[in-house]
Amino acid sequence: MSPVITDVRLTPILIADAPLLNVGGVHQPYTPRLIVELETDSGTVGLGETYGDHQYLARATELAPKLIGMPVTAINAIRLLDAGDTRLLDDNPVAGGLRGTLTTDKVRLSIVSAFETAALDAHGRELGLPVHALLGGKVRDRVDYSGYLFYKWAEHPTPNAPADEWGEVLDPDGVVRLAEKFSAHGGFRSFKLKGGVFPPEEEVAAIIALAKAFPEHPLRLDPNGGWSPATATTVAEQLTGIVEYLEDPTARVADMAELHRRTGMPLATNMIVTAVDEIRPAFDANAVQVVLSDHHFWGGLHATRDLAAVCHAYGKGISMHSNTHLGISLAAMTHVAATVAHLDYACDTHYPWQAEDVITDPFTFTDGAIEVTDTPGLGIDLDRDALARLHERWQRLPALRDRDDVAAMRVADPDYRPPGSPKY
Ligand code: GKR
Ligand code: MG
Repeated sequence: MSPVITDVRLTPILIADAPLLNVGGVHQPYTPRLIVELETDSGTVGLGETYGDHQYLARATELAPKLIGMPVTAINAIRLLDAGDTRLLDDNPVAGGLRGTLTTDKVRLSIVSAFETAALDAHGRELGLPVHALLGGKVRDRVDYSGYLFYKWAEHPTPNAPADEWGEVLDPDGVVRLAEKFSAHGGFRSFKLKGGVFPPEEEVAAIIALAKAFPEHPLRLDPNGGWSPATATTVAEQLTGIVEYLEDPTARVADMAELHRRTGMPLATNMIVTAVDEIRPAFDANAVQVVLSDHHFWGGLHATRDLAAVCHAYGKGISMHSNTHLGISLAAMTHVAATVAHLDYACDTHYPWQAEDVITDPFTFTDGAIEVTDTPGLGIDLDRDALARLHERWQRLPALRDRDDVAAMRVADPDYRPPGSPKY
Protein backbone atom coordinates (compact mmCIF):
# COMPACT_ATOMS: atom_id res chain seq x y z
CA MET A 1 0.00 0.00 0.00
CA SER A 2 1.26 3.49 -0.83
CA PRO A 3 1.63 5.95 2.04
CA VAL A 4 -1.31 8.36 2.19
CA ILE A 5 -1.04 12.12 2.70
CA THR A 6 -2.56 13.12 6.04
CA ASP A 7 -1.34 16.69 6.50
CA VAL A 8 0.09 19.56 4.43
CA ARG A 9 1.80 22.49 6.13
CA LEU A 10 2.49 25.70 4.22
CA THR A 11 5.03 28.17 5.62
CA PRO A 12 5.61 31.45 3.79
CA ILE A 13 9.03 32.96 4.51
CA LEU A 14 11.14 35.96 3.56
CA ILE A 15 14.76 35.25 2.68
CA ALA A 16 17.58 37.80 2.59
CA ASP A 17 18.61 38.81 -0.90
CA ALA A 18 21.34 41.03 -2.37
CA PRO A 19 20.68 44.28 -4.32
CA LEU A 20 20.96 42.54 -7.70
CA LEU A 21 20.16 44.66 -10.76
CA ASN A 22 18.16 43.54 -13.77
CA VAL A 23 16.27 45.07 -16.68
CA GLY A 24 13.28 45.96 -14.52
CA GLY A 25 14.83 47.21 -11.30
CA VAL A 26 16.65 45.77 -8.32
CA HIS A 27 16.01 42.95 -5.87
CA GLN A 28 14.41 43.84 -2.56
CA PRO A 29 16.27 43.09 0.68
CA TYR A 30 13.97 40.08 1.17
CA THR A 31 12.27 37.71 -1.27
CA PRO A 32 9.22 35.53 -0.55
CA ARG A 33 9.36 31.73 -0.81
CA LEU A 34 6.85 29.11 0.25
CA ILE A 35 7.96 25.95 2.09
CA VAL A 36 5.71 22.88 1.89
CA GLU A 37 5.76 20.02 4.41
CA LEU A 38 3.65 17.05 3.45
CA GLU A 39 3.09 14.36 6.10
CA THR A 40 2.03 10.75 5.47
CA ASP A 41 0.02 8.27 7.57
CA SER A 42 3.28 6.72 8.73
CA GLY A 43 4.58 10.05 9.99
CA THR A 44 7.12 10.68 7.20
CA VAL A 45 7.50 14.32 6.16
CA GLY A 46 8.41 15.35 2.59
CA LEU A 47 9.64 18.84 1.64
CA GLY A 48 8.85 21.18 -1.23
CA GLU A 49 9.69 24.80 -2.06
CA THR A 50 8.23 27.27 -4.54
CA TYR A 51 7.49 30.92 -5.27
CA GLY A 52 5.88 32.63 -2.29
CA ASP A 53 4.21 35.83 -3.52
CA HIS A 54 0.62 36.39 -2.44
CA GLN A 55 -1.09 34.79 -5.47
CA TYR A 56 1.01 31.63 -5.00
CA LEU A 57 0.26 31.45 -1.29
CA ALA A 58 -3.46 31.94 -1.93
CA ARG A 59 -3.52 29.13 -4.53
CA ALA A 60 -1.48 26.82 -2.30
CA THR A 61 -3.93 27.42 0.55
CA GLU A 62 -6.84 26.43 -1.74
CA LEU A 63 -5.12 23.33 -3.14
CA ALA A 64 -3.45 21.90 -0.02
CA PRO A 65 -6.63 20.37 1.53
CA LYS A 66 -7.25 18.48 -1.74
CA LEU A 67 -4.07 16.46 -1.14
CA ILE A 68 -5.38 14.89 2.07
CA GLY A 69 -6.16 11.21 1.48
CA MET A 70 -4.17 11.01 -1.76
CA PRO A 71 -1.36 8.43 -1.98
CA VAL A 72 2.12 9.95 -2.31
CA THR A 73 2.44 7.92 -5.51
CA ALA A 74 -0.44 9.84 -7.17
CA ILE A 75 1.98 12.17 -8.96
CA ASN A 76 -0.09 12.50 -12.15
CA ALA A 77 -3.25 13.32 -10.18
CA ILE A 78 -1.34 15.88 -8.11
CA ARG A 79 -0.16 17.56 -11.31
CA LEU A 80 -3.77 17.76 -12.54
CA LEU A 81 -5.23 19.17 -9.30
CA ASP A 82 -7.76 21.86 -10.29
CA ALA A 83 -6.34 22.01 -13.84
CA GLY A 84 -8.26 23.75 -16.61
CA ASP A 85 -8.41 27.42 -15.75
CA THR A 86 -5.81 29.36 -17.77
CA ARG A 87 -6.26 33.09 -17.65
CA LEU A 88 -3.64 35.75 -18.17
CA LEU A 89 -2.86 37.42 -14.86
CA ASP A 90 -0.17 39.76 -16.09
CA ASP A 91 1.34 40.15 -19.54
CA ASN A 92 4.28 42.16 -18.22
CA PRO A 93 7.22 39.77 -17.88
CA VAL A 94 8.79 42.07 -15.28
CA ALA A 95 5.79 41.59 -12.98
CA GLY A 96 6.26 37.85 -13.21
CA GLY A 97 9.81 38.23 -11.86
CA LEU A 98 11.22 38.10 -15.43
CA ARG A 99 9.87 34.60 -15.92
CA GLY A 100 7.59 35.44 -18.86
CA THR A 101 3.93 36.34 -18.65
CA LEU A 102 1.95 35.15 -15.64
CA THR A 103 -1.16 32.96 -15.98
CA THR A 104 -3.43 31.28 -13.47
CA ASP A 105 -2.09 27.94 -14.67
CA LYS A 106 1.55 28.91 -14.10
CA VAL A 107 0.67 29.82 -10.53
CA ARG A 108 -1.18 26.50 -10.09
CA LEU A 109 1.69 24.52 -11.65
CA SER A 110 4.20 26.29 -9.40
CA ILE A 111 2.20 25.08 -6.41
CA VAL A 112 1.68 21.51 -7.60
CA SER A 113 5.41 21.34 -8.38
CA ALA A 114 6.16 21.89 -4.69
CA PHE A 115 3.51 19.29 -3.73
CA GLU A 116 5.04 16.82 -6.21
CA THR A 117 8.57 17.41 -4.88
CA ALA A 118 7.31 16.89 -1.32
CA ALA A 119 5.44 13.70 -2.32
CA LEU A 120 8.57 12.33 -4.04
CA ASP A 121 10.69 13.26 -1.02
CA ALA A 122 8.27 11.50 1.36
CA HIS A 123 7.97 8.44 -0.87
CA GLY A 124 11.74 8.20 -1.31
CA ARG A 125 12.27 8.43 2.46
CA GLU A 126 9.74 5.64 3.03
CA LEU A 127 11.32 3.37 0.40
CA GLY A 128 14.92 4.24 1.29
CA LEU A 129 15.46 5.53 -2.28
CA PRO A 130 16.70 8.90 -3.56
CA VAL A 131 14.29 11.04 -5.58
CA HIS A 132 16.34 10.53 -8.73
CA ALA A 133 15.63 6.78 -8.45
CA LEU A 134 11.88 7.53 -8.44
CA LEU A 135 12.42 9.47 -11.69
CA GLY A 136 14.09 6.51 -13.39
CA GLY A 137 17.58 6.87 -11.96
CA LYS A 138 20.52 9.19 -12.39
CA VAL A 139 22.68 9.22 -15.51
CA ARG A 140 25.39 11.40 -13.90
CA ASP A 141 26.89 11.73 -10.42
CA ARG A 142 27.38 15.51 -10.49
CA VAL A 143 25.25 18.30 -11.89
CA ASP A 144 27.10 21.35 -13.25
CA TYR A 145 25.86 24.84 -12.40
CA SER A 146 27.02 28.10 -13.93
CA GLY A 147 28.26 31.00 -11.82
CA TYR A 148 25.39 33.49 -12.12
CA LEU A 149 26.90 37.00 -12.14
CA PHE A 150 24.84 40.14 -11.55
CA TYR A 151 25.55 43.82 -11.65
CA LYS A 152 24.80 45.01 -8.15
CA TRP A 153 25.03 47.81 -5.65
CA ALA A 154 27.30 47.53 -2.63
CA GLU A 155 24.27 47.73 -0.38
CA HIS A 156 20.49 48.14 -0.38
CA PRO A 157 19.21 51.71 -0.13
CA THR A 158 16.77 50.61 2.61
CA PRO A 159 18.00 51.23 6.18
CA ASN A 160 18.74 48.06 8.22
CA ALA A 161 18.75 45.84 5.11
CA PRO A 162 20.92 42.71 5.18
CA ALA A 163 24.53 43.16 4.02
CA ASP A 164 26.21 40.82 1.54
CA GLU A 165 29.79 39.71 0.98
CA TRP A 166 30.04 40.38 -2.77
CA GLY A 167 30.61 44.15 -3.02
CA GLU A 168 29.66 46.58 -5.79
CA VAL A 169 29.60 45.41 -9.44
CA LEU A 170 28.93 48.17 -11.96
CA ASP A 171 31.50 47.80 -14.76
CA PRO A 172 33.60 45.20 -16.63
CA ASP A 173 36.34 45.16 -13.96
CA GLY A 174 33.71 44.63 -11.30
CA VAL A 175 32.21 41.74 -13.28
CA VAL A 176 35.63 40.05 -13.58
CA ARG A 177 36.29 40.56 -9.85
CA LEU A 178 32.89 39.03 -9.07
CA ALA A 179 33.66 36.06 -11.34
CA GLU A 180 36.93 35.56 -9.43
CA LYS A 181 34.99 35.55 -6.16
CA PHE A 182 32.49 33.06 -7.60
CA SER A 183 35.40 30.91 -8.74
CA ALA A 184 36.88 30.92 -5.25
CA HIS A 185 33.42 30.28 -3.75
CA GLY A 186 32.36 27.31 -5.86
CA GLY A 187 34.87 26.67 -8.66
CA PHE A 188 32.30 27.51 -11.34
CA ARG A 189 33.39 26.43 -14.80
CA SER A 190 30.98 28.61 -16.78
CA PHE A 191 29.47 32.05 -16.17
CA LYS A 192 26.22 33.78 -16.97
CA LEU A 193 25.91 37.56 -16.73
CA LYS A 194 22.53 39.09 -16.06
CA GLY A 195 22.32 41.95 -18.53
CA GLY A 196 19.75 44.52 -19.61
CA VAL A 197 21.06 46.84 -16.90
CA PHE A 198 23.58 49.05 -18.70
CA PRO A 199 23.87 50.10 -22.35
CA PRO A 200 24.66 46.95 -24.35
CA GLU A 201 28.17 48.09 -25.33
CA GLU A 202 29.12 48.11 -21.62
CA GLU A 203 27.73 44.61 -21.17
CA VAL A 204 29.52 43.39 -24.31
CA ALA A 205 32.73 44.87 -22.84
CA ALA A 206 32.09 42.96 -19.61
CA ILE A 207 31.66 39.68 -21.52
CA ILE A 208 34.85 40.32 -23.49
CA ALA A 209 36.71 41.06 -20.23
CA LEU A 210 35.35 37.80 -18.77
CA ALA A 211 36.42 35.87 -21.87
CA LYS A 212 39.96 37.24 -21.47
CA ALA A 213 40.09 36.44 -17.76
CA PHE A 214 38.45 33.00 -18.11
CA PRO A 215 39.29 31.78 -21.63
CA GLU A 216 38.17 28.20 -20.93
CA HIS A 217 34.79 29.13 -19.43
CA PRO A 218 31.62 29.06 -21.57
CA LEU A 219 29.77 32.40 -21.17
CA ARG A 220 26.19 33.64 -21.56
CA LEU A 221 24.49 37.03 -21.42
CA ASP A 222 20.81 37.45 -20.49
CA PRO A 223 19.10 40.88 -20.77
CA ASN A 224 15.62 39.42 -20.13
CA GLY A 225 14.22 40.59 -23.46
CA GLY A 226 15.50 44.13 -22.93
CA TRP A 227 16.95 44.76 -26.40
CA SER A 228 15.37 45.84 -29.68
CA PRO A 229 15.93 43.53 -32.67
CA ALA A 230 18.57 45.98 -34.00
CA THR A 231 20.45 46.10 -30.69
CA ALA A 232 20.25 42.32 -30.32
CA THR A 233 21.67 41.89 -33.83
CA THR A 234 24.64 44.13 -33.05
CA VAL A 235 25.33 42.29 -29.79
CA ALA A 236 24.98 38.90 -31.49
CA GLU A 237 27.50 39.93 -34.16
CA GLN A 238 29.94 41.22 -31.54
CA LEU A 239 29.67 38.15 -29.34
CA THR A 240 29.61 35.40 -31.96
CA GLY A 241 32.16 32.79 -30.93
CA ILE A 242 32.52 34.42 -27.50
CA VAL A 243 29.25 33.33 -25.82
CA GLU A 244 27.77 29.85 -26.04
CA TYR A 245 24.33 31.47 -26.34
CA LEU A 246 22.42 34.68 -25.78
CA GLU A 247 19.49 34.28 -23.43
CA ASP A 248 16.25 36.13 -24.22
CA PRO A 249 17.99 38.95 -26.10
CA THR A 250 14.61 40.16 -27.42
CA ALA A 251 11.15 39.63 -26.06
CA ARG A 252 9.13 38.34 -29.02
CA VAL A 253 9.12 34.97 -30.76
CA ALA A 254 9.28 36.55 -34.24
CA ASP A 255 12.24 38.75 -33.27
CA MET A 256 14.14 35.86 -31.69
CA ALA A 257 13.55 33.77 -34.83
CA GLU A 258 14.74 36.55 -37.12
CA LEU A 259 17.80 37.20 -34.96
CA HIS A 260 18.83 33.55 -35.10
CA ARG A 261 18.16 33.36 -38.83
CA ARG A 262 20.31 36.42 -39.55
CA THR A 263 23.18 35.85 -37.14
CA GLY A 264 23.23 32.10 -36.44
CA MET A 265 23.66 32.93 -32.73
CA PRO A 266 22.20 30.13 -30.53
CA LEU A 267 19.38 31.54 -28.39
CA ALA A 268 18.13 30.28 -25.03
CA THR A 269 14.96 31.25 -23.21
CA ASN A 270 13.17 31.15 -19.92
CA MET A 271 10.71 33.81 -21.10
CA ILE A 272 9.11 32.79 -24.40
CA VAL A 273 8.82 29.04 -23.74
CA THR A 274 7.40 28.85 -20.24
CA ALA A 275 4.28 26.72 -20.76
CA VAL A 276 3.14 23.87 -23.02
CA ASP A 277 1.15 26.13 -25.35
CA GLU A 278 4.25 28.27 -25.97
CA ILE A 279 6.40 25.38 -27.23
CA ARG A 280 4.92 24.96 -30.68
CA PRO A 281 5.00 28.59 -31.90
CA ALA A 282 8.58 29.05 -30.70
CA PHE A 283 9.82 25.74 -32.11
CA ASP A 284 7.96 26.14 -35.42
CA ALA A 285 9.60 29.55 -35.88
CA ASN A 286 13.01 28.22 -34.72
CA ALA A 287 13.05 31.12 -32.27
CA VAL A 288 14.96 29.18 -29.64
CA GLN A 289 17.68 26.54 -29.58
CA VAL A 290 17.90 25.95 -25.81
CA VAL A 291 14.95 25.85 -23.38
CA LEU A 292 15.68 26.72 -19.77
CA SER A 293 13.16 24.82 -17.69
CA ASP A 294 12.00 26.06 -14.33
CA HIS A 295 10.59 22.98 -12.61
CA HIS A 296 8.31 25.20 -10.53
CA PHE A 297 6.64 26.82 -13.54
CA TRP A 298 6.49 23.66 -15.59
CA GLY A 299 4.71 21.73 -12.81
CA GLY A 300 7.39 19.58 -11.24
CA LEU A 301 10.15 17.08 -11.84
CA HIS A 302 8.20 14.65 -14.04
CA ALA A 303 6.99 17.62 -16.12
CA THR A 304 10.61 18.73 -16.51
CA ARG A 305 11.51 15.30 -17.83
CA ASP A 306 8.55 15.50 -20.26
CA LEU A 307 9.81 18.89 -21.47
CA ALA A 308 13.33 17.47 -21.88
CA ALA A 309 11.90 14.67 -24.05
CA VAL A 310 10.03 17.16 -26.26
CA CYS A 311 13.16 19.30 -26.61
CA HIS A 312 15.22 16.25 -27.55
CA ALA A 313 12.64 15.20 -30.15
CA TYR A 314 12.82 18.65 -31.74
CA GLY A 315 16.62 18.90 -31.58
CA LYS A 316 16.52 21.62 -28.92
CA GLY A 317 18.93 21.82 -26.00
CA ILE A 318 17.66 21.81 -22.44
CA SER A 319 19.01 23.30 -19.25
CA MET A 320 17.57 24.99 -16.17
CA HIS A 321 16.45 28.45 -15.23
CA SER A 322 16.62 29.74 -11.68
CA ASN A 323 15.11 32.50 -9.67
CA THR A 324 15.96 33.32 -6.05
CA HIS A 325 15.61 29.98 -4.21
CA LEU A 326 16.83 27.91 -1.27
CA GLY A 327 18.25 24.43 -0.80
CA ILE A 328 15.01 22.46 -1.16
CA SER A 329 14.63 23.76 -4.73
CA LEU A 330 18.35 23.22 -5.42
CA ALA A 331 18.02 19.61 -4.26
CA ALA A 332 14.97 19.10 -6.50
CA MET A 333 16.77 20.68 -9.50
CA THR A 334 19.81 18.49 -8.91
CA HIS A 335 17.81 15.24 -8.68
CA VAL A 336 15.89 15.90 -11.90
CA ALA A 337 18.93 17.27 -13.76
CA ALA A 338 20.78 14.08 -12.82
CA THR A 339 18.16 12.04 -14.71
CA VAL A 340 18.06 14.05 -17.96
CA ALA A 341 20.31 12.38 -20.53
CA HIS A 342 20.66 15.32 -22.91
CA LEU A 343 21.46 18.08 -20.45
CA ASP A 344 23.83 20.04 -22.63
CA TYR A 345 24.57 23.15 -20.56
CA ALA A 346 25.38 23.95 -16.94
CA CYS A 347 22.18 24.81 -15.05
CA ASP A 348 21.49 28.26 -13.65
CA THR A 349 21.17 28.83 -9.94
CA HIS A 350 20.85 31.89 -7.70
CA TYR A 351 21.90 29.76 -4.71
CA PRO A 352 25.35 31.32 -4.07
CA TRP A 353 23.57 34.65 -3.51
CA GLN A 354 21.53 33.26 -0.61
CA ALA A 355 23.26 33.62 2.75
CA GLU A 356 20.54 31.76 4.66
CA ASP A 357 18.63 28.53 4.17
CA VAL A 358 15.96 26.33 5.73
CA ILE A 359 17.96 23.10 5.46
CA THR A 360 20.35 21.85 8.12
CA ASP A 361 23.30 21.34 5.75
CA PRO A 362 23.36 24.04 3.07
CA PHE A 363 24.86 22.94 -0.25
CA THR A 364 28.38 23.80 -1.36
CA PHE A 365 29.59 23.75 -4.96
CA THR A 366 32.78 21.92 -5.90
CA ASP A 367 34.22 22.63 -9.34
CA GLY A 368 30.90 24.33 -10.07
CA ALA A 369 28.91 21.17 -9.44
CA ILE A 370 26.65 19.58 -6.83
CA GLU A 371 27.13 15.89 -6.06
CA VAL A 372 24.00 13.82 -6.72
CA THR A 373 23.13 12.20 -3.42
CA ASP A 374 21.86 8.64 -2.96
CA THR A 375 20.46 9.51 0.47
CA PRO A 376 16.71 8.67 0.60
CA GLY A 377 14.28 11.33 -0.64
CA LEU A 378 15.81 14.67 -1.56
CA GLY A 379 18.66 13.95 0.86
CA ILE A 380 18.12 17.11 2.93
CA ASP A 381 16.62 17.94 6.33
CA LEU A 382 14.55 20.89 7.45
CA ASP A 383 16.09 23.32 9.93
CA ARG A 384 12.97 24.12 11.91
CA ASP A 385 14.55 27.01 13.84
CA ALA A 386 15.58 28.69 10.58
CA LEU A 387 12.11 28.11 9.12
CA ALA A 388 10.49 29.69 12.20
CA ARG A 389 12.88 32.66 12.07
CA LEU A 390 12.25 33.36 8.37
CA HIS A 391 8.50 32.94 8.83
CA GLU A 392 8.57 35.40 11.72
CA ARG A 393 10.27 37.85 9.33
CA TRP A 394 7.44 37.26 6.82
CA GLN A 395 4.91 38.08 9.55
CA ARG A 396 6.82 41.22 10.53
CA LEU A 397 7.32 42.68 7.02
CA PRO A 398 3.98 42.59 5.17
CA ALA A 399 5.19 45.21 2.64
CA LEU A 400 7.81 42.80 1.27
CA ARG A 401 5.62 39.73 0.78
CA ASP A 402 5.60 40.16 -3.01
CA ARG A 403 8.73 40.39 -5.11
CA ASP A 404 8.74 43.87 -6.62
CA ASP A 405 11.97 44.98 -8.29
CA VAL A 406 10.38 48.28 -9.38
CA ALA A 407 9.33 49.21 -5.84
CA ALA A 408 12.85 48.36 -4.65
CA MET A 409 14.33 50.66 -7.29
CA ARG A 410 12.00 53.48 -6.20
CA VAL A 411 13.53 53.41 -2.72
CA ALA A 412 16.71 54.74 -4.35
CA ASP A 413 14.97 56.79 -7.04
CA PRO A 414 11.38 57.79 -6.24
CA ASP A 415 10.82 58.85 -9.89
CA TYR A 416 11.97 55.52 -11.33
CA ARG A 417 9.74 54.11 -14.06
CA PRO A 418 10.26 50.61 -15.41
CA PRO A 419 11.57 50.77 -18.98
CA GLY A 420 9.27 50.28 -21.90
CA SER A 421 10.08 47.21 -23.90
CA PRO A 422 12.67 47.19 -25.36
CA LYS A 423 14.90 49.12 -22.97
CA TYR A 424 17.81 49.52 -25.42
O1 GKR B 1 16.55 37.47 -10.29
O2 GKR B 1 16.91 39.32 -11.35
C1 GKR B 1 16.69 38.11 -11.34
C2 GKR B 1 16.63 37.33 -12.61
O3 GKR B 1 16.57 38.16 -13.71
C3 GKR B 1 15.44 36.40 -12.60
O4 GKR B 1 14.33 37.11 -12.20
C4 GKR B 1 15.19 35.72 -13.91
O5 GKR B 1 14.00 35.02 -13.83
O6 GKR B 1 17.28 34.65 -13.51
C5 GKR B 1 16.19 34.72 -14.30
C6 GKR B 1 16.52 34.66 -15.77
O7 GKR B 1 17.37 33.90 -16.12
O8 GKR B 1 15.88 35.35 -16.58
MG1 MG C 1 16.87 34.26 -18.27
